Amino acid sequence: MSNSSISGAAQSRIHKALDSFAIEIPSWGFANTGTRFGKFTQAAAATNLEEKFADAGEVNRLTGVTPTLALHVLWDMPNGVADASKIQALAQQHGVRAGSINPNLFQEAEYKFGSICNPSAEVRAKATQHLLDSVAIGKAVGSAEVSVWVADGSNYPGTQSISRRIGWMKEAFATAHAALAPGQTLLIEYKPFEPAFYHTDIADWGMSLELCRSAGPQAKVLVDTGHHYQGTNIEQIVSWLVSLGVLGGFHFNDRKYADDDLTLGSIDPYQVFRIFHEIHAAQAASSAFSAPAYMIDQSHNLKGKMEAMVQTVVTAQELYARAALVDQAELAILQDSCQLVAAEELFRGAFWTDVRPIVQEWRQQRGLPADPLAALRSGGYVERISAERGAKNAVSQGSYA
Ligand SMILES: [Mn+2]
Repeated sequence: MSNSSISGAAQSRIHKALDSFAIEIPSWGFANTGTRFGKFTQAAAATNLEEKFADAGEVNRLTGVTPTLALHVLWDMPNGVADASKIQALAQQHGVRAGSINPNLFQEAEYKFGSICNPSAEVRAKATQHLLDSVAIGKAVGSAEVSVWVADGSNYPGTQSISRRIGWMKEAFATAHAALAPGQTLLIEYKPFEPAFYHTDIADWGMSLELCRSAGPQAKVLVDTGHHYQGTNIEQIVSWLVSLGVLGGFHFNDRKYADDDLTLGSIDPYQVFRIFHEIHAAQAASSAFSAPAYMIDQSHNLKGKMEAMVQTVVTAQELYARAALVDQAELAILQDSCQLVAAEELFRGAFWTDVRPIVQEWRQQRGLPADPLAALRSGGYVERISAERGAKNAVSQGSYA
């Protein structure tokens, strides 16, 4: 396709957008995962932190836009701050920095009835200490974000005090916030249900927002695109969070039913476009706007992990570029004069435009493969790691039972 249908101004807008776009990949996206019924192992899956860093380094080598790797404290740093030097060495070796630090407040047996919301003061103290440890790990590895998802909730009405648990959460987040270094951000994620099925302690963006406000100015809301009820207008939430100055970041994934953790844009690319449009609109409206952290939070249990990750990064980049095609000044004129169809066509026209030739040109100018997915397929990396790791993965646990 020729780029002649895209104006020079639009092309330079896309290049500028691509220059500023980076997305964080999660260490858990390379490891064996499954469903709650079974775990499906893959020969190429990463079996330790070193292999996760190697995979992340390969994704960054192919795409050039994934400079950081999100780390999970329990899975990646079982020794806490003592693992910081190992992380730093791996980061150096594979050309990918430590990204957001993700505390574990959901896996241990003590957290059966909650972590920072647990009725037991002793368990709450343990969970709060884990948050403080996570802040300390972030400082030690030079990571900007501590990204917290609280899985707490209850399954039956009347079994827990929703109101007392609000107070306990506020205490824990205030304690964590007080320990932050000036450059650190505390991200608070929300999710309406699962694993709890009656009430979830941080169920929506309003609850996250209030917890951020009560914790302090370095706490921001994290939007996981899979953590909403069907039909929720996520871009409207994004716009509100931007206007309130509390949009901290995204966990990107796609879904058809619940929190499916499918690859980004696989079900509804138009929604991703609409979310990115709100970011571009905010940037156009104010030079003071600071971009949120873009992060991937997916679980690839059927697709090959490396392929799924590269596919997601490329998809995010392309949808970000498409949203940059919208001429914000022109759109504002059409919106404010209520030229509905013209406004919608300008908006939809950007979504329907194939920007891939421009993105490829941008990659080639930087010495990157024009088509990262094709480069992954022809490069032999997946075959090599499948051979190296196959035996280890063959004996790994295939079931949660
Ligand atoms: Mn998430």
